[in-house]
Amino acid sequence: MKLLEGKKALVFGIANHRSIAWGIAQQLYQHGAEIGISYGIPQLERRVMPLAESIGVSFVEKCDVNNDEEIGELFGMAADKFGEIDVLIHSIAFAPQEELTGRFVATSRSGFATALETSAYSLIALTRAAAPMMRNGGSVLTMTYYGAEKVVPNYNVMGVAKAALEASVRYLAADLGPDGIRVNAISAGPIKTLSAAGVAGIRKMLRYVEERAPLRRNVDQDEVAKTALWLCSDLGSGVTGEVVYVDAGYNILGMPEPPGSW
Ligand code: NAP
Ligand code: 1JT
Repeated sequence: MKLLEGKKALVFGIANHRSIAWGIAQQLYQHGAEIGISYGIPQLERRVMPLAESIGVSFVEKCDVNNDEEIGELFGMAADKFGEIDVLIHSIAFAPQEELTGRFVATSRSGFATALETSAYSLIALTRAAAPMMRNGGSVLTMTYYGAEKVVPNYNVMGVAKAALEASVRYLAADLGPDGIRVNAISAGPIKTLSAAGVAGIRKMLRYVEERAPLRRNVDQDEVAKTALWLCSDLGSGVTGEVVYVDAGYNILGMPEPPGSW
């Protein structure tokens, strides 16, 4: 059974073949959705185009989510191309590299503003632009991380941005629920993507989780995408304002000790 036959989805946040958003785009496509893709910086066109072509996507447009004019133009083009849309995927985050290491107390004013604007406000801006195109209701999905709730070394200001993102999911869900628009987040375990690769210690963190998570392994883009599929399809029709974990169970642990250490 194809879960998204006849549905249209706009996907933000594909940088390359490792991106979580690329896993989601493929999964939505396999379930019958027509996809439009938006990328952030001009240099990415070369990387994103071949991926887009492989799933029959002809709508591939640049949009800096920190620029209201670009958002307006992007959704204008999307309205011309698709008319209505059913699904919005927001898989975007950014913080200056120097903020993702060292003491949190050293977070700069501009690093804080950048991280929160790009990683949290952008969900509100994109949802506001998409909502008028979701005339039959719709589903908005964003990506978060456990560092929103608990202190994770070096995640620093990204944790604060993700906390704002998760709260925004709840406020947007309450605001847009009466229009039949659902808004949810997936909290993914660490995955080696372009963003993650730029972070010192990511390999150590992957090993740490693998040794302790109830499933004794990490998760991959495809597992996140399968949860995205049910949240965005009719299978998720009663779910809104939620943070759903795809993390091999890591978040349920109160005292994560490696097996055999007691
Ligand atoms: P990724 O492939 O590097 O994706 C991040 C995306 O954000 C890139 O496509 C990037 O595009 C985009 N972006 C950043 N600033 C932008 C801007 N101003 N305008 C438009 N796009 C912008 O890494 P990823 O791991 O898949 O990350 C996707 C989401 O998953 C993020 O929200 C991340 O926090 C979340 N997440 C990741 C993990 C993990 O371990 N990988 C775990 C939990 C949650 P440009 O480079 O073009 O700007
Ligand atoms: C960004 C980066 C957002 C890395 C991200 C992210 N969301 C999840 N990750 C992976 C990650 C990163 C750190 C971490 C744990 C997981 C990097 C560029 C900015 C946006 O710390 C323990 C730092």
